[in-house]
Amino acid sequence: MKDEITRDERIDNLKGMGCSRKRVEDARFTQGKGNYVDDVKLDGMLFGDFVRSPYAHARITNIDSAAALEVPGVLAVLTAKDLEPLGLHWMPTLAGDKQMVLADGKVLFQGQEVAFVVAEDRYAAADGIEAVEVDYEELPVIVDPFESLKSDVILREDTVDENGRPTDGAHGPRNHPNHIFTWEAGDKAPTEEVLANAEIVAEESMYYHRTHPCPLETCGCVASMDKVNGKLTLWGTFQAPHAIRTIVSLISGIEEHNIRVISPDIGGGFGNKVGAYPGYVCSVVASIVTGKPVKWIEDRMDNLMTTAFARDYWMKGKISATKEGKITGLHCHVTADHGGFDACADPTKFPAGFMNICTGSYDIPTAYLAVDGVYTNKAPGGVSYRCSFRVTEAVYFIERMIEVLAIKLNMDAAELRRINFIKKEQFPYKAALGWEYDSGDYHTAWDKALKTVDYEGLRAEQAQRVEDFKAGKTRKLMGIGLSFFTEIVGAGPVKNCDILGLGMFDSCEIRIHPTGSAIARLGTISQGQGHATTFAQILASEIGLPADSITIEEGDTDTAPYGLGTYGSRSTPVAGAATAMAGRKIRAKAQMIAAYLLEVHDNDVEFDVDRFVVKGAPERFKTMKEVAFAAYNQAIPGIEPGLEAVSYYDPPNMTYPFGAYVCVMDIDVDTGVPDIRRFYALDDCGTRINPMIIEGQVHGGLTEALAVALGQEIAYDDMGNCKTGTLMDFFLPTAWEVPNYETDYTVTPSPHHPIGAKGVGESPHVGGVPCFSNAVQDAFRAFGNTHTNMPHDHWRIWKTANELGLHD
Ligand code: PCD
Repeated sequence: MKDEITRDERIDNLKGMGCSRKRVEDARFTQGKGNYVDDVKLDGMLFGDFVRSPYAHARITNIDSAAALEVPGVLAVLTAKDLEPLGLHWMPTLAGDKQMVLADGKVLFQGQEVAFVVAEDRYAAADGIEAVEVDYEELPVIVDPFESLKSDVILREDTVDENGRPTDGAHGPRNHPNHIFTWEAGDKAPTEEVLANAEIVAEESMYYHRTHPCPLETCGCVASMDKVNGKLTLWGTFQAPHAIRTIVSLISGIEEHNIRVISPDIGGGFGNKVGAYPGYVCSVVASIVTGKPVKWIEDRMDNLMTTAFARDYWMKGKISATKEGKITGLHCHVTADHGGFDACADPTKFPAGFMNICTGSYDIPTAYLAVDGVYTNKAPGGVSYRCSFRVTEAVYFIERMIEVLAIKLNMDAAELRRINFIKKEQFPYKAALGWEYDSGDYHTAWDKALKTVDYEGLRAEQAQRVEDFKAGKTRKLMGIGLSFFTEIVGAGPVKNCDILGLGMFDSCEIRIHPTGSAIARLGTISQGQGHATTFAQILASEIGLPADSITIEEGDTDTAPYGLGTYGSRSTPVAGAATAMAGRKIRAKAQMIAAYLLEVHDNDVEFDVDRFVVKGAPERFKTMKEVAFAAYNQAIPGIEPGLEAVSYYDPPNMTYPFGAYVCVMDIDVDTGVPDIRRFYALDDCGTRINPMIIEGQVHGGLTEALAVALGQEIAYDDMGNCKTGTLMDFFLPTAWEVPNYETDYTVTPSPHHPIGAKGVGESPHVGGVPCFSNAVQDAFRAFGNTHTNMPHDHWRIWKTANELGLHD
């Protein structure tokens, strides 16, 4: 048979790997036809909302719900006392701690959930909340983790014995009632020795401030208990729907097959929607109690003040080097403020996430890291806001330490990086703090970046600017921000990564329909990343059916295979790998069918784009579409009918995407206003599935990096009042602040991933934050600045200029 189209055209028709295929999900989003949790509207649905504590630390002496129950439309008011008989007044956190669902005798942070009012609609619930009378007895407030570790005030009475001594925590012994854990990596004594004998040592303390993922859509759920069938359905903004199903089963006692968790469309997650929140538990209980569906949706203040903060790391570093700039050792100590409960979302064995990637992209022979977790009177959380578990903290730390060391050495920071990068031939590279980096080519990426921006030219311009400034010719300084990052994504190998005992594999199940189209279901869940587009592309290339003929479905635990969900840029490294592997199983069976149809031996056919071809006789072939039909209508000896496959993929290692970023900024020293003139971002995420989606991911991640570096902050006053609980105070950048981003790439495939792909969604944030921050700091380098803390809002930048005497 003669082919009417060329091989290249056949490849194009698939819209497979490497194609900037338009996002299939956007048809509904751009027409307002998305289906978010608040769009779920059920007959007789009730609305639940929280009475929240105005105090950051107080004892509750009484809760009087009588007046609230008189409010028209209010049906019930739940307190810890109501939940206690069910054992649901506390719940386990992902970090091995436990957390009050509703205040049990005291509150530990402002905004804490005290009572749950269930009403016929949101307005009645709001009136009911106003009418609940709670008597508080104020207690001393601790917002500073260093104070906390010295204080006599015991925040968590449930974590001390009868003599007030701390009991052991989930991660070992605790040395103070307000201490949560100490976690160490690397070699302490050898590192200290290297530092003591080093030619050059640079030291710096830095605070990576508390912030918040703040997705456009807040968290929420609808719980619906069908008492007739004993089935609970829970719709919600869950980044890990299967894990939520297991947790709900474990804490409620409802058998897991009777629970169906559905993540509908999600309006951004960014880590905010990984954990389990009191609102979920209360909605489920309220639905069981009332026999009606119950909806709970956070408002913006609830979201910012109570769920899922990120960062809040006080980091102290020492880095040593030879006079020539070869780094010899790194020491890092972190005091981690976890708020009132340790509700960090990290793999169980990593209470400080992957902070031990803090040696960054550099070949550092000796290193040591210790992290102390501390309770304070702040909201719980500790999620990985657009970074794999604490990687943004790690990369910020090392990228600042490099700059500080460059100052100490009086050396160019780009050159210092270059001479310390892990070399291409050193991969797979075993880092001093334990990780094995899969692949990288840092020098090539760095050289490409510096060349593209004309780095030398920029430095010359900057030197001239300093001259002009000193001569009174300009009031604007110029900063060149550099960063080189290595991310660690794709948690993870089940051998060391689990959440609550659930191994962090992921899955894909494929069914090919007789007419040659398909559905694939995955254990992950898109929150805007475009999985329905990209996973179909992986499959198109693997099985030779057009991406347009493949439906991707995620987020319904009744239909999707078990998986650990989407966060930590794990979907591509783990579920993406499962997709390729399941596709290969399909292909293997299809090959046998094709061979049968072509009347040759299995080994005599080979796969080519969209068909199986007889080796040496390219005119004899069966297309995948034909094979699919045959799978359903031919009785093939020794082969079952149908064409389906499932893969549960346990990755052998993480993937290590990397990138080189440069930011050029002008800073007005009299107003403190930065003007980002140029932002260049080179990303290497291995094999690229959809370049357009990657570019979108980079734009989004950089914009969140800009936010965090230049203003976004969850701040508290001494009384524990959250000062940034609305979008008036919490900085979300708009088109006004966002510069034009130049994106670029190199391709260094992951050697262990079936298609060589690494994650990319978080990378731009991880690399972006230090890049923006370094640009601000670099502008003041010539005037004696070594380090100032983020966020670099106008006021703080102005203050830096002022402290350096630039306003005199
Ligand atoms: N890709 C491609 N290629 C490659 C890679 C990748 O294409 N090589 C693509 C994929 O497919 C998808 C994306 O891209 O679509 C992404 O991916 P990844 O990296 O894998 O990731 P995922 O897992 O999917 O996702 C996750 C991420 C995260 S993590 C975050 S934060 C964020 C990011 O994602 N989020 C979000 N991005 C985004 N976007 C949107 N739109 N939204 C959202 O929400 Mo975390 O941990 O949670 O914190």
